[in-house]
Amino acid sequence: MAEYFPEIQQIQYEGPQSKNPLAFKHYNPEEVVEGQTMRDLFRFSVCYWHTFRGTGTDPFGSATLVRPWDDGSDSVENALKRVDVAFEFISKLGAPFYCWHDRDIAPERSTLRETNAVLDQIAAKLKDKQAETGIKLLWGTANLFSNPRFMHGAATSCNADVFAFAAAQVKKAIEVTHELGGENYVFWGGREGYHNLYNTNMQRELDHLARFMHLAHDHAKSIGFTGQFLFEPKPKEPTKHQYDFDAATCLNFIGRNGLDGIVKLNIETNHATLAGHTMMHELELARIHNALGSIDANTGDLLLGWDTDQFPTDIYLATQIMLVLLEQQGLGSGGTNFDAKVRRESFDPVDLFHAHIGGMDAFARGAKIAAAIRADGVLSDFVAQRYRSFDSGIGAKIEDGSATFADLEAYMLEKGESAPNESGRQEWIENLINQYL
Ligand code: XUL
Ligand code: CO
Repeated sequence: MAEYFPEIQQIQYEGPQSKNPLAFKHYNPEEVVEGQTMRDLFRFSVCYWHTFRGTGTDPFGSATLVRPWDDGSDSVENALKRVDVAFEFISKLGAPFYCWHDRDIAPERSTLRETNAVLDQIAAKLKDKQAETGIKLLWGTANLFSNPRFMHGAATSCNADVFAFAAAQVKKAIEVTHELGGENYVFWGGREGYHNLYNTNMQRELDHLARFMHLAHDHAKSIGFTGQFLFEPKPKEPTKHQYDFDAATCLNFIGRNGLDGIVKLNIETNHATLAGHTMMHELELARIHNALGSIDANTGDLLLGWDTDQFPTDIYLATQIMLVLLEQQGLGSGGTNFDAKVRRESFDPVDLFHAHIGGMDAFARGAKIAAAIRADGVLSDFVAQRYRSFDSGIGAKIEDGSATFADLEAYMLEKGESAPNESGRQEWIENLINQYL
């Protein structure tokens, strides 16, 4: 069988002293962190769209990532060959999972029936390769944004036929995800949003989006797909106002529309920062709502205001992410999917390896640092101490609901003034975290 990365051997863990650029320095799949192997803790996933379909185009320039194996056509042969490329890459990297949009793996044809037939053909090969390599599908999703039919959105389009097309496409994508043993199904808003309220009925669009998710869930149940549904927040791009703006907006949508427990969140770093939040904020908000399902690992650029989808190498960022993930003992059926792309100037196939190795190592370091911080209890002890006034007395009565406004007034009239405040010690805590890096 043809080899597409002949110069690359299986990537091994060689430890922090290794100088080999094609080895892990920190990601050791067998190493245990807080009771889980790194393999199970991260559940790393390679995304099909950036890694095997990325071409390096930008608004000013054409493709730079011209791959020797890809003839650039939308033929079935090309798509089938790409499956071999993908599984060779993921196997050599040693990632246990991958993810796709339907249109990443299989080209679109002029009718839905023909498109579905091609998708089945590719899915059959993916299934064989999964069985052969042991690589599993973390999640599937449908591309409801590239085709011009989705110019006004998909589930939130003003055109009912477009809603119907999107429904048919998602029905099929869920079925293929199920057939391939996928553990989750993702909804990212794509063009679900709007540019101008002058021509938009926001109420109807939001109701249609909720209807769409319920229909997806009903269909999943009917075919026995028990994977987790995930909603992926993003504030803008391609539309100005995306309906899935951030974790808070998505949680509100889920709660208001009876989707609690049915849909959790897939949180992406670059989307968090575009929304004006830190990744840690988004993760913690999802976690405390029991809705942190999975993450899209990447990073943006502080100086650029768009979704640059770079590979994450920042140890502070990885540590903050891992502080939250360790608090909920990992991601359950979710995983750490590299929704990240190499820069268009990094056009050699080997750059794809460097990128993923760096991301996996950054997360592994972050996990080790976060585990050390947690083992010493420095943050948890400080936070517990900071809120101790709610552990007994009037604070406990506030929390257990037994204190009324009248009780609180009586308490304060008697006392005259509140107890003095204590320093938040932010600078000291930031210094303390630095001691672990
Ligand atoms: C877009 C994005 C998507 C989703 C899947 O910014 O993140 O690739 O992850 O549709
Ligand atoms: Co994403």
